[in-house]
Amino acid sequence: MNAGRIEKAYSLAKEAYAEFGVNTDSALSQLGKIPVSLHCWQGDDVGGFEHSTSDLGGGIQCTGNYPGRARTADELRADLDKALSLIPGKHRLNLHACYAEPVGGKVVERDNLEFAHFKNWVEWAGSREMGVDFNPTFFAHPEADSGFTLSSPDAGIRRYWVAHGIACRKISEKIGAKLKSTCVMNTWIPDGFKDIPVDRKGYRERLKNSLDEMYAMKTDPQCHLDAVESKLFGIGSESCVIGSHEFYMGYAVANDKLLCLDAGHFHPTEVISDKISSILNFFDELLLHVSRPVRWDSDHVVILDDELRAIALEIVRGNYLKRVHIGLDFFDATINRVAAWVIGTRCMIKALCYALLEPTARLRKDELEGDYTSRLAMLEELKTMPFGAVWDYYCLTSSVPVGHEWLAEVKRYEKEVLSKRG
Ligand code: RNT
Ligand code: ZN
Repeated sequence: MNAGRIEKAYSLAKEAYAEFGVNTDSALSQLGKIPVSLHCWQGDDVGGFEHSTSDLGGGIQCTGNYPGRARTADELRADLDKALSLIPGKHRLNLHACYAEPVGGKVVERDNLEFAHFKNWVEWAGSREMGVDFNPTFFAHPEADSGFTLSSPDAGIRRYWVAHGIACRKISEKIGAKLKSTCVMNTWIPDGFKDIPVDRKGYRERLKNSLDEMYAMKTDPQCHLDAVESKLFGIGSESCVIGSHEFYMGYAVANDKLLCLDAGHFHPTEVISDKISSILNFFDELLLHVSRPVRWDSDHVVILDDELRAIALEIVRGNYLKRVHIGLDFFDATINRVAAWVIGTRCMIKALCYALLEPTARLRKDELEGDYTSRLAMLEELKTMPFGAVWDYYCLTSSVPVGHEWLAEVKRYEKEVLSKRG
C-alpha cells in the first residue's frame, strides 16, 4: 500500500466534492460513528452449537461446502476477529440463540436458556467495545418440525416457543445492561403454508396471542428493544406466511415494537429502500436485515448494487442514522466465510460512505423546483466522482487494508487456520 498516493488522491477528491459543497472530512467522521451489526451466522452456515439437527428448516437454506467452517464458539470468534480486523469502524455482533454455549458441558433446551450461556460472547464483545444484538431461534429444532411455532394449533408447541421467546428477552435485556448498549432482539418465525390454507385467520390470531404472551414482561428500553421480521414467502411456505408484512406492521404499531425489514422478504419487484421513509413516519426506530435476494430470498452476500446504495441514501437523506439499526443477513458457504463477512460488511459501509458524499440539499432543490433534468444528470455524474479515493482514505486512516489488500490476509488465514479444520 502506498499511503502517499492514497493521501494525494484523497486531497484531489476532497477538492472535487467541495465544488458541490460536500465536506469529505465531516462525511468520514460521520461514517466512523455508524455501527453495522455483523451476524454471527455467516461464519458457520447458520449452524449454531446444538448439533441436534442438520436441516435448517423454515425455508432458509445455506448452500455450499467451502472448507473451514467454524465448529466451535472459539473458532467462530477467531474468524469474526479476523473479519473485523479488515473492516473499518466500530461495529456490533448479532447473535442467534442457537449459538448458546453449554455451561458445564450440558446443552440446554431453548426454553431454559439463560444469560450464562452467552457470557463468553458478551465478554468477547465487551473487551472489543462492541454492542451485541440478539435473536431467538425459532427454527432448526424438533419443536419446529411441523413448520409452525408461535402460531401452531398445538398448545404445547406454542408454549415451548413462547417460553423460548421470554427466555431470550431476559437474556437480551441483560446483554444490553452488561454492555451498556441497547440490545435489539429480532423475532423471526418460519410459520407458513406450502399450499393454500383455509384458516389464515386462526393461525394469525394464535400468532398474535403468542406474541402478546411473549412480550408481556416489561423490559428496560435502554437495555432491550423488540423487533419483528415479516416475510412474503419461503421455500415450503409459498402460499402463506403467517407473519406477513401487514401482520407485523400492525402488530408493531399497536404494541410499540420495532419493525424489521429484510431486503429479501418482499415481492422481487419491491425494494425496502422505498419503505424506510414511510415506516419512519409511524415508528421511532427501524431494524434492517440487509441482504441480497437473487430470484428468491437467497441471502447472497451483499454487494455494492443499486439497492444497497438506495438503502444507504435513504437513511442518510432522511437523517435517520440514529433511528435505523443496520443489521446484515446473508450466508454463503460456497466462498471463504470470513471473506463473505468482509465483502458484505465493507460494501454496506461503502454504500454509507457514498451516501454521505451526496450533495443532497442541491438535489432536493432541483427536485422541488421541478428540474428533474438536473436531478437525473447530477445523480449520474455523482456515480463517477472519486468516491473510491475517499473510501480508500477512510480505510487507511482506520488502519485496515486498503482496496483488495484485505484478500491476501484472508488467504493467509485460510492457509494457516481454516484449511486445518476437519
Ligand atoms: C429468515 C430471516 C431471518 C434469518 C436469520 C438467521 O428468512 O431472514 O432473519 O435469516 O434469523
Ligand atoms: Zn432476516
